[in-house]
Amino acid sequence: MQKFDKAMLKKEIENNARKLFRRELTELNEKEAFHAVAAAIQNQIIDDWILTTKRAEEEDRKRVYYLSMEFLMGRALGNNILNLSAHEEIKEVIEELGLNLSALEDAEPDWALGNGGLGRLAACFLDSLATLGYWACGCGIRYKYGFFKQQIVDGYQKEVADDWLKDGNPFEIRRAELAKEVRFGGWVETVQEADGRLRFVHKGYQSVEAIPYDTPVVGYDNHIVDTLRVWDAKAKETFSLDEFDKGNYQKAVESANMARNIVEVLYPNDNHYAGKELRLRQQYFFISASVQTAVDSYVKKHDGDVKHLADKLAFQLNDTHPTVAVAELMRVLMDDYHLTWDEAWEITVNTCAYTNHTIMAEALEKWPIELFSKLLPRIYQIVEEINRRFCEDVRKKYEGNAEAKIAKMAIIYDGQVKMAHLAIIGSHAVNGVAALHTEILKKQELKDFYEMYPEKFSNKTNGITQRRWLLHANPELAEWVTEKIGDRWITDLSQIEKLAVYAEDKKAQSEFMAIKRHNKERLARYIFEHNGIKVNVDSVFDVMVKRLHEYKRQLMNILHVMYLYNQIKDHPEREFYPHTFIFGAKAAAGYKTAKLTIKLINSVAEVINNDASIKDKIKVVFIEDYKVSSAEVIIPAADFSEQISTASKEASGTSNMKLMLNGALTIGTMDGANVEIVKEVGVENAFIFGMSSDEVIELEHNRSYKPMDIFNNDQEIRRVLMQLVNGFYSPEDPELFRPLYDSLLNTKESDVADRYFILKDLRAYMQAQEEAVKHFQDREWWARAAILNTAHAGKFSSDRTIEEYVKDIWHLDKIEM
Ligand code: NTF
Repeated sequence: MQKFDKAMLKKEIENNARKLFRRELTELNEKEAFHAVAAAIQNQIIDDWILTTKRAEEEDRKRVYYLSMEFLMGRALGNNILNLSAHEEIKEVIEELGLNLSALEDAEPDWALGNGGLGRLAACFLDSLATLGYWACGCGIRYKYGFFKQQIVDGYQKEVADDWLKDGNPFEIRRAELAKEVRFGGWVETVQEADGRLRFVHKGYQSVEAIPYDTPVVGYDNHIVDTLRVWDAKAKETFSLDEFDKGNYQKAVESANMARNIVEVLYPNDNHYAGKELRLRQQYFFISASVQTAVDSYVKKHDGDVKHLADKLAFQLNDTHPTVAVAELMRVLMDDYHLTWDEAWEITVNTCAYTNHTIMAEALEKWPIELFSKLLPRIYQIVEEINRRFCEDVRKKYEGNAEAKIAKMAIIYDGQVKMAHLAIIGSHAVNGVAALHTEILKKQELKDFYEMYPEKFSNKTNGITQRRWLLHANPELAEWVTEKIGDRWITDLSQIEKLAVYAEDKKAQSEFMAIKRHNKERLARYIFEHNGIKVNVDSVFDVMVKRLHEYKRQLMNILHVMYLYNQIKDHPEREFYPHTFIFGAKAAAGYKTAKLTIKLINSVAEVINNDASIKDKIKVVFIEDYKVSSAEVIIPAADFSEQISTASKEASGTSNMKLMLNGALTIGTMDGANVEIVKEVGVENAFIFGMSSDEVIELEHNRSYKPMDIFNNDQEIRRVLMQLVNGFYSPEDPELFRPLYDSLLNTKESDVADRYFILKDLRAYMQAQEEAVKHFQDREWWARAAILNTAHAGKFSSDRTIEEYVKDIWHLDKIEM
């Protein structure tokens, strides 16, 4: 390898300042300087990026396409620098130029092309794929507006458009030469060929041009650079001159608007399906473009032979959102490459694999036939045929009760197209994202499919990349870990186990706690700057950061805070260890209960934070606009990790892993990956409470749960609930929080009271909290347990997850660089 040339990089950054802004570097503001530096970093990456593709092609490597509506990448600059070989030299150059790297990093907007766990998982996976040396392409949508920015106004969430591309993205490259046509609407005509075969011709459609933008995904210190490819949409012909001449301006711009609309905005729903036509349009748009380019580039490399495509190409469907890929691949293979149905089907099933990320019923994608067939007539035809053949198979297999099975398993039934069924039938592999979740899929949600295709099912417990979530987010702890055990953990997190021997070591304990304290100071400054609240860094930092959803039970957390406040007011003389409750959460724009929960948290904060009589024993902080870049500040500072979902509802969770790796202790239910976290770290080093998933499922079935009994029998809980409706936290509008009270207690006939068993688990939660606070005050015990949490987080690296996908599903070989 050529020695890195610092002088040249310096010159280049200075030149970029002139080229981009016609000014000297020293005269640029932070944002401009970010662009000058980012352009130079991109230049450092570019040769490796080109070389990676060249090598992979020479070696005829299999490539995985990770198909996902969401990639929650966060910021790129700092992470790219960190992953580049010669990152130390690059940092020196930046400093020698008089620039402040962290200020430059802050000038970059987050790439918020995702909602939460599912999108962030995709981002962690890309980092791992590149670092492990596999050839991968993440395919998604270049949303003009990413996930909305959250403002808190008078305690309420307000959504503000995220115009993240307005200053340009220095890391993207427009690949106009790879543009593809995507067709919507119209009808299909059948033509009989001379050889008797039928040809299907799509007519009367509207065309949209899909244009890819590629951004590099830099592997850690290995010269491998993979690609995130996001698609932009353009009308095929911006102006229909004919229409324009006729004076019908409206119609002339219609197709341009249609194209623009497709990529306009990310749907802000997490674990919830909206059923909008535009959403299906988005799905087919990026899938059709991605599938076409993937097949094209394979065929180009393999002399027109499409028959062995499944050996060289894998499509991973990130939830059901990209499931039209199954039918689109069939279409391309049959209509464009003239394969027979059976040939195309074998290739399709061997190429596609599906990951399920939720069992929440409201997240299941089902499209009305009417809408689906009108928008995608050829695709619908193919789905119909897949369904017809599947039902035939079911009839053969289950002679006695075939119709009952078909009612439950068909792709098309009751006027709807069920995407999960298509994904399972069209894939050779189906996986859940944590052991418990996969078991629930096999035994309950997908029981019939598991019975029919047991060989397809497996578990792939989620993971997170330690490069972003420890090395980048918590540099001081990262350095400490390296000092103790060497730096191999950066690319092999199982190494971190070696830290366990330091758990009892007094010196190591105090170093670890000092680092935690520095991170708490950093977060305290952030909170002061953003919220104007002074928090005590010796208090417990109790952190709950994730999307706002009823099943995640932020409401349970704040009810507990309300209870503690009552205790302190009633017994001011009692000892109470200072406690800071930190929340970060966005609610989907149309999710009323979630938004009201945010308002409640802020109202409780307002009352408690301003009550001088409690002497700062409790502070409640709601951090506005929680996102990847703020997570990087919050997570390293956490003492408690709140993972309190109703058991069985959280497929995995990933903030639980990030917090554990950074030495926080879990207060949680036996749900999702918490189960595996507890197994790794020991139940004695976490605070586990509440109903098990079996108990929850049982109680849901027998419908015997009566939250009103708890309200009637537990006076302290009753008092807290009454404070939701007596104006205690909303004197100007005592009825404000009535809907939350109702959701817990009131059965409006058909509705279920306390669907997520908050009151059922509340006492147990309060006790777990009390235990945790007691242990927190035993500083030696805590330091030991915190170190053990970090030490036992090795399993939760996305590198481990990716290796499992590679071994069981994708069968990739590494690129030799
Ligand atoms: C989410 N699912 C789950 O709710 C999380 O538990 C899990 O950690 C992540 O996926 C990643 O696997 C979704 O966002 C969706 F879309 F499936 F609802």
